[in-house]
Amino acid sequence: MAGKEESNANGPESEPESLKTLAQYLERALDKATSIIMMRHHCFLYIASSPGRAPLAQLERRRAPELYMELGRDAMYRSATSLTRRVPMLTILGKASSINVRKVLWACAVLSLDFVREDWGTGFKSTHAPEFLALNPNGLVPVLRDGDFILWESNSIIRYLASSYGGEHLYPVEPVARARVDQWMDWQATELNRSWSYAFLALVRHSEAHQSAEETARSIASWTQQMTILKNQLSVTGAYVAGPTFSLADIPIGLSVNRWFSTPFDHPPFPGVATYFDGLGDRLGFDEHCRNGLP
Ligand SMILES: N[C@@H](CCC(=O)N[C@@H](CS)C(=O)NCC(=O)O)C(=O)O
Repeated sequence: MAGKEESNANGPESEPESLKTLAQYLERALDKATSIIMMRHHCFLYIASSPGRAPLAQLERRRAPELYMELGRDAMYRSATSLTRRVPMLTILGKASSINVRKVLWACAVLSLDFVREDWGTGFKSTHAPEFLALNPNGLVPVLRDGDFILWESNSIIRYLASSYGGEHLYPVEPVARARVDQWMDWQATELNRSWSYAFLALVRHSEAHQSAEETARSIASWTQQMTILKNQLSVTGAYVAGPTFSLADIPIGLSVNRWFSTPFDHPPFPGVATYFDGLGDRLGFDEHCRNGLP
């Protein structure tokens, strides 16, 4: 009874006040997002107009107005959701050179999430140590710790981060749009990943156990076949892998395309894939975690 009185006393009176505060916060967030868009717009215009530079052509190629809209939308989400989302306590376990760890690092950059990272994996602390196996029985990186919650499997981790921390624009709630993103993420983790395995170990890692020229050629053929599926999909969307806007699926797919271009063999010309990859360069974290010189 006392509790009820208390809630009556606080409820109706404090509600308009907190709504007002929220509205003020949101207004400020939108102002911030608008300034980011405008700043970016002015930077583009400045660069495009400076003598001897060719980015105007580059911008045209990248459908500049749509790009502004997209980057603006991302900035808006980041600002608005930072007001209401839980404060994460993220630790990423895994060396920064691993392609699967890089998915998580890049997702954190795109979502503007802070984290602490610990070096685990070949060359660092062993993932077969009992304390690591207690977190991930597969003995593989990455592992995410968010408070008491432990999660492994890179694609599951980035889905969790997007769902928990304001990434709805990257990982939509609407079932059809979400399924499309999931489809390409699952395809990356299974079909595409499997196809490159032998060739990558032979040509990049120079693994002694992977020196069969025949097996390498077979793996390259299979990898090329999978990349043809990606090439065709990009020509359908004309933009990103799951549709017209950047989504969570572009993180694993972008890193896979980086691996494709970084592995030394005669690549068939896939200009649409190269243009797609270049276009990802506008995303936060791309230079640091995707096209960073590592395969
Ligand atoms: N399916 C897992 C694969 C993870 C995986 O293969 N991780 C590699 C690095 S990319 C690993 O932990 N290798 C053992 C090591 O580095 O000690 C995921 O996507 O998270």
